[in-house]
Amino acid sequence: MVRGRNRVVVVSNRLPFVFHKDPDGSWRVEPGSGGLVSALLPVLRHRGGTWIGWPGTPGRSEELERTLAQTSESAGYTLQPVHLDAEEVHNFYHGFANEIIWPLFHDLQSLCNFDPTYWRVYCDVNRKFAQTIMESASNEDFIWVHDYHLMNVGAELRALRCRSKIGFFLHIPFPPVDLFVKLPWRAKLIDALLHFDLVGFQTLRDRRNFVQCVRALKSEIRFQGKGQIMVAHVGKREVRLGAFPISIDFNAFMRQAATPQIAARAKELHTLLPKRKLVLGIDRLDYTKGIPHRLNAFHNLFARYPKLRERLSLIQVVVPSREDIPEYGELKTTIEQLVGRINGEFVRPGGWVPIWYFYGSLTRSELLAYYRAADIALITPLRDGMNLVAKEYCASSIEEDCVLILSEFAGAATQLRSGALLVNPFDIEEVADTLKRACEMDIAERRARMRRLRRSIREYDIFWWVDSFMHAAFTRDLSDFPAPTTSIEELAESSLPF
Ligand code: GDG
Repeated sequence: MVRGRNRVVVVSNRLPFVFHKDPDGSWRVEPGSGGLVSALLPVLRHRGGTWIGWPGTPGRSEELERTLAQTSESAGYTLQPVHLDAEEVHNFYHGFANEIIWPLFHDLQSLCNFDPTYWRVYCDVNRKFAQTIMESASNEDFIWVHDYHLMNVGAELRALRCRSKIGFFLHIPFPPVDLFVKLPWRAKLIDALLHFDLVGFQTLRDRRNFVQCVRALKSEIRFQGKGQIMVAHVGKREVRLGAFPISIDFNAFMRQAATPQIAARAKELHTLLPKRKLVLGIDRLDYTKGIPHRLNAFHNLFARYPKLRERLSLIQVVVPSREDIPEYGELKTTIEQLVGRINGEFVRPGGWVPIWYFYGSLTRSELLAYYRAADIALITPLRDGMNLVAKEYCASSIEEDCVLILSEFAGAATQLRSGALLVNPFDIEEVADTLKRACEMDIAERRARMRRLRRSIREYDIFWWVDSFMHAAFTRDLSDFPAPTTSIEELAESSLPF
């Protein structure tokens, strides 16, 4: 198969490591976090190749270059930096990416700040990425561009006469046409995306939204097919459009969660919080993750069902993210005030505390221990591209007796609907009632549901995701694309209506 011979060049906004400068001038390197890094690290570790991205710190220096070279060597693949100055970071990353695309694509148009300078710098920075790619990649390489920060890179690469195959994967949702058309640069962005050879989305719903936007803004473009891959005819070129639900390294999670150290730490958590069910929420600090709604649902649960007090506690981990953006600081304050209010209302002095709140990053072992200890995962984003935490939780639930409560508006809901309890995160009474149902669910139903979840995530793991994306990029004849299996057909046919 062709894909085996091609070197992969992964391109994303950030490199998969964070570089900090200590006061003594030396550089400290930490592994990056977030969904994209979790998904792609196993891929480059297995295949080798190059990862191009911003090192996460403005400016450049010889020491940083040296640290990058050392990190590349130990990582087993090449790290190629794209250096950005402070103004570029402000306008491109904080501005266009996080004040326009992130809220708009998560259905939160009222939070958008459509500043024209943001767009101009976004174009400049995307050109800079394309120039670095041209310096590092050969025509035989497969260039795989990731996410909403880099939607113009395909067009910029073509302008530089790049002849490689270029794929793009959008990790966040693609919005419905009536939201997308609010974007002042809507036609330019659609044009840019149609310069890739393959554009991948998390779900069929996202692809459907994209196709509707193309139809609305570029009526001359014709489409063919409607299965997992469809084709847009753009002049003489063909652009493939597919849905590829991203996943995790299921076996790695399962193996690590099964180690005696993780089991012991999970047991310790239960000893610290005895005689109650543990409900777990883990999210990056972000207004799309629905943390205040979730806390309100917890309040509603204890107010309406007093008998459940002392029978369960929520462990809410909030991982710092985009801390320098004012809205994120305000969100943190809102969450902390809510936790204080709920605990203040229901706490039993010297005994039960309803919500255990932790603001900070967990090590991988701690994360796994929390996954293993939790009887119920409560994952209720208001909108989410996929949500890997949901899949990681199931993979780590080795006893198969836990319950996943999942938002209908997470991309993962389509795939996991037959095992998870789906909720509307805006409906706090429904979330509270579903928590009660999860608490009271008998072991046979819990096992049956968790087995279905684990089977699906094991079958469609991160390696399936990479293979199906690469295959969609390289196969000559689309009829050669694997016939949908039952579960994939399920993914295709059972898309939720929203
Ligand atoms: C974007 C899309 C899509 C979290 N806290 C810690 C930690 N994590 C890891 C989790 C998981 C990842 O970060 C979070 O992934 P999500 O998918 O839940 O969310 P986003 O970061 O918003 O990711 C999302 C994803 O891209 C992939 O396409 O699913 O919809 O928004 O892997 O394990 N890891 C460690 N400590 C923590 O405290 N070690």
